[in-house]
Amino acid sequence: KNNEMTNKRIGIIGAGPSGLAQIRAFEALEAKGYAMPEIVCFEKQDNWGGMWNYSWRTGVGKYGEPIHGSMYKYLWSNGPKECLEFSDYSFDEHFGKPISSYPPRPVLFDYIQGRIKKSKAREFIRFNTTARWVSYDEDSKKFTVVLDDLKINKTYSEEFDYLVVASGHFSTPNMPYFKGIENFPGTVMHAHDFRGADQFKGQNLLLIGSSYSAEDIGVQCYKHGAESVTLSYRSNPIGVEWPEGIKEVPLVTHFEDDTAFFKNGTQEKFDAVIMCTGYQHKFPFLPDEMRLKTKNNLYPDNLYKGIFFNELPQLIYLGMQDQYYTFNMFDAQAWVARDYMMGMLELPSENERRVDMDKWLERNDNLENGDDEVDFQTDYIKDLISMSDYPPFNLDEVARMFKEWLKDKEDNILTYRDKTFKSAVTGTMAAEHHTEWMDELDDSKERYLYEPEEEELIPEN
Ligand code: FAD
Ligand code: NA7
Repeated sequence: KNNEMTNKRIGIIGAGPSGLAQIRAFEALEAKGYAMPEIVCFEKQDNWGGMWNYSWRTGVGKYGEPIHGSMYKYLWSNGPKECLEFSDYSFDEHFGKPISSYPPRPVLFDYIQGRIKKSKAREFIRFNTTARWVSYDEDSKKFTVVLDDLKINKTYSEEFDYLVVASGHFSTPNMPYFKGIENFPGTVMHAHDFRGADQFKGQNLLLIGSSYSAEDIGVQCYKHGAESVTLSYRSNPIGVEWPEGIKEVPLVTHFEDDTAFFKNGTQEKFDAVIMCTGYQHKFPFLPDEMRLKTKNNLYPDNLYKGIFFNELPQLIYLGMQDQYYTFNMFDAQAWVARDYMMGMLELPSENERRVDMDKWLERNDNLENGDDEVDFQTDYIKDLISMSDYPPFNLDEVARMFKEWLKDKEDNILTYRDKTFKSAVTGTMAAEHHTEWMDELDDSKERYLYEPEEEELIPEN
């Protein structure tokens, strides 16, 4: 079917969950008997998985490229796995048995790889290859992508009819300056370079920021033996009930040596400062007129359906939103993007697209709390699913689980990961993990999937 597509070329930048979703989307159509266009995916790391492909490195990599990874040891899913489950590849199918709702990073990495390991996805990916620069020719209607083969230190370029940018947006730190920090004697780092709590045992830590990174790194350092954790917020505190040893204070005004001063007039000495101040959407390979310019939010402006760059819809962005939903949202986007690239979905005019985006943007501006945000992203995904044949799943149920998760965190930030949820894809109830999260210091897949004998379990106190 659709033979004129076979001479189209599709370039994908990044083989993280978003780029892999795009490859999977084409493979799903091929399985239905459609002819595939030519697909080439460029990945600067030596393996797929994006953020989930853990790197011990910080700064620059083996070939001098900025390290992409921001993930760290002992990272456990910060939302229920039932909220990110692929609707075409369930956890049951992958693990063959129920697992708990909050698996550690290596387990989720294993899951992401499961469905594509069974296909020929790897053949489409050129690893150790950085996209260096992109240009677009109005006459030929083609993109030229300049690439660096890092291993052999060679630059070359290729042409594409469509370009999918799936390079992620939690990699380039937003690093603010606070007066006097240059004289702080201890470690000063951004969350991007945090690789685990071990080095902070026994220390008094200051974390600046009040979102996911501050919350998770703070709790992890507490769990793994930091002396104290202080979170400093700019706009709003996270506001949960913290255990003794973690507290929230207003923003730092300045530092004097190892002492931080806060807006409420208090001061305190610290051993280390971790900036959990978020990331920049950074596309050093894109010229100004093709670059998505946005802060981290649920509806970046100028992307029709959150995907198509409005002035040039052949330029496709995946996963650029702030994320409640992750893997299943990237899938829903990739399926819609695929249908457009295959000529199976026509887009309305540029003006009509503008009107549609404005409608979403206005709603986004009026969201008041976490529940509203969950509903917003749920409706966004429903809209995408109505446009393509990504297997529908019970999104209202997933939204309900997200809201329960928000409440669980408020109730107890240390135990919310012990809760279990029911899959909206298979109806399977998650298993309870053999060890409570606060007692589980080993995040390996082997330990996680291990089924201990009764007497090996840590007794509840
Ligand atoms: P990424 O995973 O960032 O992948 C982008 C890929 O593009 C990378 O492989 C990168 O090397 C490649 N790339 C970038 N630039 C170039 C270039 N110029 N040339 C070639 N390749 C390039 N989500 C959850 O669902 N649950 C969690 O618990 C969770 N925890 C998180 C914790 C942290 C610390 C962070 C940072 C994120 C977390 N996330 C979590 C969100 C996470 O970003 C998504 O799950 C997912 O990884 C996003 O996929 P992506 O493919 O869009 O981007
Ligand atoms: P987020 O969610 O983008 O949050 C960034 C946080 O940093 C947020 O609390 C901001 O406060 C704060 N921030 C930003 N700039 C400053 C300055 N200058 N001073 C003080 N505080 C600042 O990023 P995260 O890293 O937490 O999460 C990103 C992903 O990583 C997420 O998907 C997780 O799953 C893991 P604000 O509220 O804007 O005042």
